Amino acid sequence: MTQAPSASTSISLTRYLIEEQRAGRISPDLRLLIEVVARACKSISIAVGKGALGGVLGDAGTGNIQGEAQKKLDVLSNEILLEANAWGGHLAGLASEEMDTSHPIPDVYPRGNYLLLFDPLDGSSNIDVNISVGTIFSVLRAPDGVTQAEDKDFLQPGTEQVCAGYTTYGPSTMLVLTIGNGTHAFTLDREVGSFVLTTRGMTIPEETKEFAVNMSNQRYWEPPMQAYVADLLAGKEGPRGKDFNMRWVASMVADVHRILTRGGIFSYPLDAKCADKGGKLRLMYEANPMSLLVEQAGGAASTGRQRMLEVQPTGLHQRVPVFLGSKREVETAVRYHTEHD
Ligand code: AHM
Ligand code: MG
Repeated sequence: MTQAPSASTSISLTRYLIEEQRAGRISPDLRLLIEVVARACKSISIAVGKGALGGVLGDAGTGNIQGEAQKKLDVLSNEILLEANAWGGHLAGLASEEMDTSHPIPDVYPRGNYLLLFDPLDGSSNIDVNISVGTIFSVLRAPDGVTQAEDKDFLQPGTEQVCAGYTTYGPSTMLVLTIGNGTHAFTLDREVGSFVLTTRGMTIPEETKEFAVNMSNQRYWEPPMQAYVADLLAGKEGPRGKDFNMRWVASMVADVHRILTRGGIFSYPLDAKCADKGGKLRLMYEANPMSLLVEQAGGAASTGRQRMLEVQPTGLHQRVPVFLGSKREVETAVRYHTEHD
């Protein structure tokens, strides 16, 4: 049985970050940035947790840059993250999945060297049905000499991320974080109000028998994806020689959290409905941070044809096909694509 961390032995997020700073792995400004994001996520967790009692369920009556209807909690979460991060002096700019262009730091505040990107509330179609949602974030360095970043300054490949993480608002609220030194999970102690380190060094098993995909898109997929999933479904009698199980929460944060915990492959491939956009999921706000977390846990992440973290972004809201999770399974999915091309 796993032992709950006792008050005397538990390591808070603050202590973890201070120890990483002392070890020279993060700067004081990056430590502050992560603390501020974590604090904002606690506020979002409280708003999400109130549900119908908070009066925040339902549509906001507005649309975002992606042409998607915004939920009240999408708008609120975006505001919480913007406000929390504007004044700290650690950023040269912010960008959000919910905003057309990057967000300047108000003139009244000092600037720093980092760029913060986030999807304030991922999986928001699940809010109104009380299923897990989450916040995803990514941190880059501002180019030399840039103190007020423009959109082009954010267009760096995922390998340049200095930190990535997500918070999942589920039965418990968890923060999963990497600063490039493994992927670690913290659980929110709601009584104390602080995140406590509960898994140091998450490790994704290399092999899996579990896949996550929206099967209702099957007829729209490209031929290599059709062939790959057909072989998964063929089970023991098919070329893969084993039965696979399927899970799909439709909240990327929850699906990736399961994969970081017990393995699996997550995919949102190219399909005929999203081909003109390049995919469904966003490179800068979703695919890159999740790919860094997965690689740091020993997994792999790809577009099906290229390592995700090496994609050179061309736009803030660029979309990509996504395959990530257990290393051998991602390699297999990629092989179907490369052999077909
Ligand atoms: P969102 O950022 O607007 O919530 O969209 C992203 C979400 C992911 O969390 C999830 O994997 C996917 O969209 C679900 O898509 P589908 O509705 O096709 O199941
Ligand atoms: Mg999203």
